[in-house]
Formats: sequence, C-alpha cells, structure tokens
Amino acid sequence: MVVRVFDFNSAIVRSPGRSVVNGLRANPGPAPVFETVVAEHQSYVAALRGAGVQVTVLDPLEQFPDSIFVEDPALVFSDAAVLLRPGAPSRLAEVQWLSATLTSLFPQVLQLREHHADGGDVLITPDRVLIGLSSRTNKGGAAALQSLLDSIGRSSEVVGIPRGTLHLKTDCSLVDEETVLATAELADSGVLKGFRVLVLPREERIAANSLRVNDVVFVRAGCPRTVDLLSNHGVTVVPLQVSEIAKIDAGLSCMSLRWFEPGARNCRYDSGADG
Ligand code: CIR
Repeated sequence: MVVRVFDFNSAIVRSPGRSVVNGLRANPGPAPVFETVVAEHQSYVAALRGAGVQVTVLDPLEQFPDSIFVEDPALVFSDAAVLLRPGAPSRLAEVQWLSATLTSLFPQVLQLREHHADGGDVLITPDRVLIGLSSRTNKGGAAALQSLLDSIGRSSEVVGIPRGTLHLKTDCSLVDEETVLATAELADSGVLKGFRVLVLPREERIAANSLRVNDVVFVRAGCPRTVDLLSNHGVTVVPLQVSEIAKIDAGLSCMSLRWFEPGARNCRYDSGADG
C-alpha cells in the first residue's frame, strides 16, 4: 500500500479545559463559550474517527489555555516525532506535557533545543517540509528544525509568510499531492512554487486552514465558495463548525497531531473507543 502524505490512521488531541476561554488571540473580541468549545471539539474528534483515524484523547491542562492546539508544540511523522519550542511564552511548557505520550508512541523523539518554532508553521508536503517564518517561528528555530528534519531524512525549505499572519498554515493547507488551498496573499508571495494553488475568495480566507485526512477535506463551516472550489477539484468536503474555537485564532489542523502508523490495525469506521 502506498501511503500518501495525508493518509492518517492515528491522532492525538487534547480536551479543552475551562481555561480555554482565556486562549491567546490577536484581536480583542468576545471570549469563546466553554461548553460550545467542548461541543465543537467533540465534533472534530468524531469527524477524525469517521475518517478512519484512531484518536488518543489527552486530559485537559488548565494551566495552559491554548493546550488544545497540540499541533503547535510538536511535529509527527510515521517514524519519528519532534518536540518543538512554541514561540508564545505562555505555550512553551506545553511541550513537557506531550513528551511522555510521544515517547510512548514513536520509535524516535527529537527535540528542538533552541530558538522557537510552532507546528502551525510547518506544512508537510510529499517532497519537502515547508517552514514558515512568523511571530512564533524565528529564523534560528527554523534552521534548527531543518537540521533535525535533515537527520530523519526529510528535505525542508524555509519560507516567508504574509505580515500579520499567525502561522504558515493559517494561510494554506495541502489538498492533495500537488495541490494547496491558499489565500491570495500567500499565493501571490510565490512561496508555493511547484504546487497547483486553489486560491480562496477573499471573503473566505478563514477557510485556508482546512485539513485533508485520508479521502476527505475538513473545511470550516460557513464557507460555501470554498466547498465549491474543493468539490470542483474533485475532493470530498466535510464542513465542521469551529466558529467558537476560532475566537482564539484556531483552525482545523491545530487541534490534532496526525500520523500514519504502519503497524496499526485498519480502524476506518472505528466505533470510537479512545485509542
Ligand atoms: C495561539 O495563539 O497560539 C492559539 N490561540 C491558536 C493556535 C492555533 N494554532 C494553529 O493554527 N496551529
């Protein structure tokens, strides 16, 4: 079986604690309602399971309001995991709370030991790993991450992202082996050279952080033109409601760490028991 870069049978998520309402956000606005965040998060987990992924649900960490966004403190592949160093000071120690879990699940766990890099700035593509420079990922962190990736046989490339964008993947996501969904700003910047780019209509730029999992693409609900764009491209789209979680600047990729574990049982249409 040929495993595509978006084929996943395993994932880790972390349940929201009550402190999630105090999560970081770039712009002032109403705080999310805890119960609605929980409901959206549960739907997200159910959608992953429905797509054939065995999901391990970690306990909430009240001391870290943003810790449901497990994508930022780590990076995972089939054969290795990398503990990162999130660029937001309030998020740096989240890494320690993932370390034991990743060590128990991966044959090799590497660790970024200097500077900063967030997983939200990392786009894994078939031939290279793109690392975006942002307010969370600095040049030193990107270079150190490149060395670690090199040691596990992954090519990488450091790219700039539009000013004011939280993460690289705030503005793009992989749709298939050759295709990326992206905002016009990121597409115009030229960093996606070599990819077919599906450019989002400006009024739906919030849909840029979609998530390809096996044969479906999860897209933020309420973005009909994006659904059309992706459907016309030939992929199956599953809209997910995340408007409450989005109040703290979240998208769809940030709430899970996903990988393909070669030895795992085929868990497509799993009944939903925690992994
Ligand atoms: C933060 O600012 O760190 C969180 N409130 C949102 C993180 C979203 N992460 C992601 O898209 N990878």
